[in-house]
Amino acid sequence: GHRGAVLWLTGLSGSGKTTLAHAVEMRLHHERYRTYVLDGDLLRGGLNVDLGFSDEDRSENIRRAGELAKLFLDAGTIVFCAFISPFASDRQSVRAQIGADTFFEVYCRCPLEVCEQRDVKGLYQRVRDGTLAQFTGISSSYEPPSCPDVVIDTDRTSVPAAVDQVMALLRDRGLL
Ligand code: GGZ
Repeated sequence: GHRGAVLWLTGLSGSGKTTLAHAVEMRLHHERYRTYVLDGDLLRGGLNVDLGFSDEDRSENIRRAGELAKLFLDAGTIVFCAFISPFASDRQSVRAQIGADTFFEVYCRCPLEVCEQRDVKGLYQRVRDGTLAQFTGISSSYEPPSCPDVVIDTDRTSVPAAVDQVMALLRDRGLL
């Protein structure tokens, strides 16, 4: 079998983390790699249903996500983790726990205004209406990665081109 790895996608709500994770996953499936996508939005509907969006709860959310990723890693899977993960210290903790040679940080970079225009789920509208508090990039902070393994400018990169960038990273690091 192949080596496992954790691809950690960080970025604002609507920056394209989930879309990119699934697109890379599909490409890897064609090449017969075992993958799995862990997604913040989905985990928050189940395992992490007790967590909200305070700084403390976001940190706990990321801690649990890191623990889950580790289990998938032990099973030899390439794990995609799509979480806003706004705090550098939390991402750093996961990197340390997983091991720097197995953890790859993918920054889905997108201007807030573009995420707001996309507003796929209508959340930004709710923030403007005043019915959604502690929202990342507006009323809750986001700390961009200082040295991500790859930066994808999702506002001007097509999905296939973004997939190519991630695949190149995986090849460069000897994972594929
Ligand atoms: C940010 C929120 C919030 C607030 C609900 N702030 O774009 P989405 O909808 O599908 O994904 C976002 C998801 C964020 O969950 P994460 O687990 O990735 O966040 S973190 O890493 O910060 O713990 C968004 C939705 O939940 N959502 N309220 N206030 N995003």
